[in-house]
Amino acid sequence: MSTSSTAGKVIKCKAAVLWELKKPFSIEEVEVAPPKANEVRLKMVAAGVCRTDDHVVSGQMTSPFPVIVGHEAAGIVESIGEGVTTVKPGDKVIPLFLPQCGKCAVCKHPEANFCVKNDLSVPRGIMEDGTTRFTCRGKPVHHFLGTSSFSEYSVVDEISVVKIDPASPLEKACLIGCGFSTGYGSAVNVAKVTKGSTCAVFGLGGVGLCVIMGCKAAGAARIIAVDLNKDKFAKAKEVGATECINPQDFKKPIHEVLKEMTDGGVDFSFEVIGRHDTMVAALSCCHEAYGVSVIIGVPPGSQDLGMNPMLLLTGRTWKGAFFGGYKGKDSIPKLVADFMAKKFPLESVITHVLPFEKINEGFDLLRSGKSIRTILTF
Ligand code: COD
Ligand code: ZN
Ligand code: ZN
Repeated sequence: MSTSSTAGKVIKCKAAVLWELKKPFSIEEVEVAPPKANEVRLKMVAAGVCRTDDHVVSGQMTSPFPVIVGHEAAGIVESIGEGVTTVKPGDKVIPLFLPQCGKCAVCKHPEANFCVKNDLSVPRGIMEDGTTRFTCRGKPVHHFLGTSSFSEYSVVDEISVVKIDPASPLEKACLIGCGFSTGYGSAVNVAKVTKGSTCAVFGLGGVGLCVIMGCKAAGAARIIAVDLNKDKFAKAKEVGATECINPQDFKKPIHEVLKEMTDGGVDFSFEVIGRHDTMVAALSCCHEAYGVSVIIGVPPGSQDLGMNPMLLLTGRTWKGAFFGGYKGKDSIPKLVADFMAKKFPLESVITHVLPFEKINEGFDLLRSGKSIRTILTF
């Protein structure tokens, strides 16, 4: 099926294997089997360090071990299995942590993106046929979200990969595989921010900054950024925030402050932290009659969230989505084209670039809050 010299053969390469919970990544030699029917083998070029990968290390997200995580990446197709038609060897691609099978009720729905073939609700870490394409020291190693990008080579289903512009710089475009699209899409696609509107963004990490970029691109007139760490404000302003506030600077609860600042409440609010209290604060700060609030953060544990239903009965809308509500196969090529046309400053969230072998350093930077986004290059 392919012209490359490695096609059809097992590839031995380096990968970052997690053998156990709460342990560092171990750079190992792994064997990557050739792609079976409807599968694609990729050579990774760049991969971002995302909080969700760390959630597997910490156990906040359950996944079978041993595992190769990583889900925000870009690479080049090395070879394809039988029946693959949408990509070919040599294509620049982005793997999709949310697949788009194109056939299920979700894929057929015009507004939804949580394809039934996703491996996010209950991660199983295996390919469609129940096996894995990775082995290390004689043991099978699990996949993660159908992507496993912390490996020099990876095998993904055709429904979990999309071709992008051959001119795109992969060490930046990889962010479109998760963090960027999650934030930006939450504004333009999930909330559907309108021209001249007022927005509030809670949490100014990499994803929150991309929400701000989305609000700005949609023409919001006021974008109020909220964070406990005032060191985050300069960057927020750089990407489009018009005001920045720290809840600790006020006696009143932050939703009251925001309602006063905006004559009764913002049009759109976003929770990009992953905390129950800020989810309710974000909902409460949007206008009681027409405000729309979007949850992006995933809270630790699975406790119920206490909230007063009156908050919704008056007319607010409360929404949530993964991956900014985007269908990957349809939307990623367009987002890459918009990036190439300089419609948003994607690279402003990249603070560190490290060789793949320094992956543990990349995660230390994430855990200490010193990085916004770290890109690992292969
Ligand atoms: N009030 C205000 N700001 C706060 C508070 C608070 N109580 N607590 C923390 N913050 C600030 C921090 O100072 C920090 O600046 C920011 O909130 C959070 O930033 P990061 O860097 O931790 O987070 P991001 O932007 O990298 O990611 C945030 C998410 C909420 C998106 C992420 O943690 C998450 O939950 N991701 C899962 C969602 C998802 O789509 N998953 C699928 C694939 S990733
Ligand atoms: Zn992610
Ligand atoms: Zn589907």
